[in-house]
Amino acid sequence: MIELLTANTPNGKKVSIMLEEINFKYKVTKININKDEQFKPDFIKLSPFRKVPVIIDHEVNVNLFESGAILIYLAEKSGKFYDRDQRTIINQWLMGQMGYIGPLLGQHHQFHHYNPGKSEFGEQRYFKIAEKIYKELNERLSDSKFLAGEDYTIADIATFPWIARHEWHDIGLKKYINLTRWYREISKRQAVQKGYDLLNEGEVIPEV
Ligand SMILES: N[C@@H](CCC(=O)N[C@@H](CS)C(=O)NCC(=O)O)C(=O)O
Repeated sequence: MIELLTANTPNGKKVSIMLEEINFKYKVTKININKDEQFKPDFIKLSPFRKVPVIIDHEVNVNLFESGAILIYLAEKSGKFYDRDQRTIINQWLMGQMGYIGPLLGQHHQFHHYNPGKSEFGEQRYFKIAEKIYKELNERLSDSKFLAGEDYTIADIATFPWIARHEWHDIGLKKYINLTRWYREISKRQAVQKGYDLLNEGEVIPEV
């Protein structure tokens, strides 16, 4: 059994979506990052950077932090969404999500969604970067069905929950037709819908 310790955030949803996709038994232990539960000593032992998500694979006593590393672990364990012959290209798109898309859209959330009016510079800077990310993903998806090629992989699973925040981004996802096509296709997957509703509260994927 896998225990997923997380808050209901895009990085947490990556992992719950993956667990649903591979049909592993899991339970969610909620970490309330608004109440600083990520700084509790027991949690820091599992997550030295004091971040969610973390998993504990109780079957083999493995703890893991960093959502990209968790996705790779679950993909290798299940043999799914990480085709051995495609790994070089899957890694490229996965690392792009981890090092660029996630952190910079995260900054856009901070300035545009949570703290509007606090910094014009920050708002403009991250709005432009978010727009650029949409454009770049749209370009990629104009000649590729999924991010890493013909198959749905952990690179798509990592990226999807970030684009699912499109209403916060205010970029206008609909204008990006290839990204919209990709988003709609992934939104239809039952495992994605279930994993998106991480806390079992009936949360639905925002439509475009
Ligand atoms: N690179 C990390 C980022 C994790 C991350 O930023 N988690 C956020 C929530 S999405 C968090 O724990 N924030 C609480 C804090 O920074 O104190 C991953 O992908 O797992």
